[in-house]
Amino acid sequence: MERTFAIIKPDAVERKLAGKILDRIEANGFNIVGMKKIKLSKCQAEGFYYVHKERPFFNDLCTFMSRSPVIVLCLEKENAIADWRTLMGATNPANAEPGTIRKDFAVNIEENSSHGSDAPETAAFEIPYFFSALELV
Ligand code: FUP
Repeated sequence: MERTFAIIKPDAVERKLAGKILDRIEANGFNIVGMKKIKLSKCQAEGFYYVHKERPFFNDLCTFMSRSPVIVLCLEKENAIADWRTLMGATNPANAEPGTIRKDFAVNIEENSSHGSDAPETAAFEIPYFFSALELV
């Protein structure tokens, strides 16, 4: 079994799409081992996305991620990291496969409804950024 970290981003929570996204997560065989709704501060968003701090979109991205609540998740299944990224689709919804979360729900490349760890090392940073061991069940 593998664990990955996911976010239902502000654009999706604002449009009340969280239930639809959670349904897809469970229908695709993921166990939700951690889940909470939180409002990120700008500083907390910057810490989460620090690998992108030199990128031109960094400030706008962190402003977006802190504008309203998100739902953070720890998901578990075999091959969870790759399978969750497949279910999300490409970063830019214009390039995402039909039937993916980003194709069906995202607004644009920035407001793209969901996040997923891209590698085991990333998941190992991202999961404990939001969850203590006691919160993963
Ligand atoms: P992903 O792993 O698919 O979330 O994509 P990246 O790690 O490359 O980018 C992280 C987030 O930065 C994306 F989800 C959205 C945002 N982003 C932009 O706003 N503009 C860009 O050109 C690229 C990414």
